[in-house]
Amino acid sequence: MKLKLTEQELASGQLNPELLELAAEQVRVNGYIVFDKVISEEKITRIRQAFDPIFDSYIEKRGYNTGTNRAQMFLPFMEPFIDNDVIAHPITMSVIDKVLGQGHHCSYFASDTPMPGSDYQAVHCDIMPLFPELTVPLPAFSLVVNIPLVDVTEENGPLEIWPGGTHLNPDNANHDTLDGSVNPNLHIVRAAEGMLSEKVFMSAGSIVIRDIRMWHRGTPNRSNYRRTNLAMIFNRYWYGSSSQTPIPQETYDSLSGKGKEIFRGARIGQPAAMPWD
Ligand SMILES: O=C(O)CCC(=O)C(=O)O
Repeated sequence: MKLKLTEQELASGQLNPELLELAAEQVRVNGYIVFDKVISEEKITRIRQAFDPIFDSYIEKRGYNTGTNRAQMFLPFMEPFIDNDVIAHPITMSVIDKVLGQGHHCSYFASDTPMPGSDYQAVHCDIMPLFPELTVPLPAFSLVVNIPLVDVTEENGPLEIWPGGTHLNPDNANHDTLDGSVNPNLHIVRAAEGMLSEKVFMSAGSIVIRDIRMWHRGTPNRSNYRRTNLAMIFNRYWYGSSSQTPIPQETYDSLSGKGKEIFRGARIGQPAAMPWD
């Protein structure tokens, strides 16, 4: 479901209790929610202008790593990427608080970029089973936040998702491969062919909150410009390794209260790293 927030909701950074419950319910049951165009065009443009040359250098040094003409790249923990609207927007935080409970933390600060000429990825979920022997589903414990830096259309390689319950399969059915071969408990790629999917069309600066287990794939970018999504992972307080993100002490000190809380496990006091470091 895609929600268009009112000026008042955007200005206050608060959803009324029913809307908040609806958003949390969509994440729990349907696997995701999109808030359209939350971050201002001016901020997103600044972020994109800073992102593009770093990404170009990264590709030059390291090459593509998630398929033809597409790459995952960690973000340096510095402005303009660490704007509070990106890392800890109050509306994003209110939904995550509700789904994961207080004390969750961010363990991943990165991006996904299909360039022109990219291809389909295999359908996948982004996490291995927590308990490989478990034949029952688990409640949400890990969520991905995506923020597109451009308007996402049919042409430029939208994220394609399989909502409606693929995140609620038995835990041992999570992930398309186990030990390098097809997961014997569920053939995700084959099953997805006969199941309903959606392409996530949205404006630059939208905020997607999705269960990390929900099946998805990148699709071909047939435009002439990159389609970047910023990507962060939030975990329940007891789950997941601490973020490996290095954060200079003064940068950490400058974060909002919530920003400090969610990055409390990062490598605080270390110089910011460029993605090729
Ligand atoms: O943003 C995208 O195109 C999806 C990327 C993705 O799911 C991945 O690389 O694992």
